[in-house]
Amino acid sequence: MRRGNGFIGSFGAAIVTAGLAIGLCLAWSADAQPQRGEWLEVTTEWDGDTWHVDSPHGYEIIGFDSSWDWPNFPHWQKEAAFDGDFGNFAHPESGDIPVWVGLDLGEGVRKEITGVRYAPRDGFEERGLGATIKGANEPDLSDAVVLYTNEEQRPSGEWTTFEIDHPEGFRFVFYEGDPAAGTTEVAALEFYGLTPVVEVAPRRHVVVAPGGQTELGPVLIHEDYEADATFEWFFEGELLEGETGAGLMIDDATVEQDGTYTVVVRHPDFEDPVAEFDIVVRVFEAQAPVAGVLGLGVLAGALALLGGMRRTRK
Ligand SMILES: [Ca+2]
Repeated sequence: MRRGNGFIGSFGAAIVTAGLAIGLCLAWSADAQPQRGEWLEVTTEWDGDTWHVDSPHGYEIIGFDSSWDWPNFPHWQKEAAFDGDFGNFAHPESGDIPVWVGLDLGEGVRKEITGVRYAPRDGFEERGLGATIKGANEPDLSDAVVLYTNEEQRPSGEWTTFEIDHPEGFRFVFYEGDPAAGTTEVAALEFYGLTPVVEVAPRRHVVVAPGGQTELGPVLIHEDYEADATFEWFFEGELLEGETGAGLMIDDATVEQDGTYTVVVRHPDFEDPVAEFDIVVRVFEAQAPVAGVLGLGVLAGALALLGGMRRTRK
């Protein structure tokens, strides 16, 4: 299978045409980043009293609960691994060994983890020895598997990149210190990953007039996965036989087609579906648009011409 580092497959032209800013075409300049995958973006900021977490895709930070000598060092919490500051670090209290810090990517999300960037606490670099990167899908992490083991002492104050090649999808990804190294303090951490599904275009809520035509999706697939992805479409939970495309066309819409469509995307590298999206379709005559006076005048004229011919709902 081709393992490129590009982001857009043959649907790229469609994205550009649609003018959608999908926010994935980031131009990485630092060569220390993993060769594959996008940064699973989470940033944090300490305001002197509490941590603020920002993630454009809604990822949540998971990990140890109690920080060392709290509240004397209230900022040494798990969020400190994501603040972009090599000097500030996540440090669990002694009873919480080992430190573990990671991300919950969200219910239903499965990403291949392609790499990690990491930096240990200055002066305590040896405590990162034996630390592992793990992926899991059960909320209690009971099915966690090791994706990478750190067998070298890494420098503080700079990024070290771990490349990961484990083509399986995970909802949870985390760093876990080795108890044999004593408590382990993480100064900086970034996870990188890929999902076969880039986006569902153009929208999740579709309005179409009776007799009209619309396409649901298409589901945009990352070029690394494009050749092998498969699609199933459901209407109100019933499988639509023969609908196996990345998009679903509705021709000559009827009110019977009003409802919730679901597309389930699978890829042979992933045991579970890699994505499942609902698209709600409403079939009815659109309201007159809020337009300028001129537009309303034209509309009124058209309605006058049509007289009693206006189509009514079935
Ligand atoms: Ca930090």
